[in-house]
Amino acid sequence: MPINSTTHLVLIPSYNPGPKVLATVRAALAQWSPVWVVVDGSSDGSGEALQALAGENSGLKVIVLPENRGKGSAVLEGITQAEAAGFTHALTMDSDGQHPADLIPAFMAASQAQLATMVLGKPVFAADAPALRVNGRKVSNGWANLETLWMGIGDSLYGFRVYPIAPLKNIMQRNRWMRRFDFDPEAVVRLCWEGVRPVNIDAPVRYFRPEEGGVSHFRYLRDNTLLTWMHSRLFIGFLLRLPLLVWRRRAVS
Ligand SMILES: Nc1nc2c(ncn2[C@@H]2O[C@H](COP(=O)(O)OP(=O)(O)O)[C@@H](O)[C@H]2O)c(=O)[nH]1
Ligand SMILES: [Mg+2]
Repeated sequence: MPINSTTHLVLIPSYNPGPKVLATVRAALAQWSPVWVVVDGSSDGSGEALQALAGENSGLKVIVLPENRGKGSAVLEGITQAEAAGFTHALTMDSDGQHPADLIPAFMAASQAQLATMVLGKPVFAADAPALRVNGRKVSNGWANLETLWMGIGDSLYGFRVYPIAPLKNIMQRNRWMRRFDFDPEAVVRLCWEGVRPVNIDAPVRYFRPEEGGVSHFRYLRDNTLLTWMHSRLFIGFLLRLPLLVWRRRAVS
């Protein structure tokens, strides 16, 4: 039986996710209730299939956005509605089967034990993970750790996380970026700056080949350009906050 919660929900942003979406959402529903999926202008029929699943399962809610706005925008829509419904924390996960639904209870328990923290998945890659993606994230992680003075971000990009909703929503309302693939790293860095401490938990991540149902919307040039611009503006924010960060860093070490 899934664990029910009135404070913590599972939030799944989804855009043309491919054939694994229903199994992914079912796997989340087997662990937790409620699960909300934000269908972000998908044109592959997954929105209709998910709405049919919601008709059979009261733990599932499907929010449909008419046009594609990006992962960060979809998360912001989800947490805004979740906060209005009384939720305080959201576990985000991908809709394409790459993230370990069986770890939802452990991540939620870690969040419930320390409500002021963010619980970050630390990816454990299988041998067949694409080297370009595995190595690419080392660059983003290096920048994120510098920008936070090594306050403990285990991984800047992995989207399997529990966020405290109020500070995340506040940060997103003040920043016009963080709406697409720049969401995950910018969210952890800015939450760190606001004093939200990271808790890292190992979590396997899977990469499926296209013939296995793997779908990725990450475009190497477009999205690495977006991430480079993101780290440029975060680096400026880091320089402006340096005295505060040094003071805070000394207080915790
Ligand atoms: N809401 C929303 N989600 C997206 C968008 N692009 C990707 N996603 C979701 O974000 C997650 C990660 O995207 P994906 O394309 O799998 O990237 P990758 O896993 O890094 O290769 C998946 O759950 C996608 O459905 C988007 O434009 N809008
Ligand atoms: Mg993916």
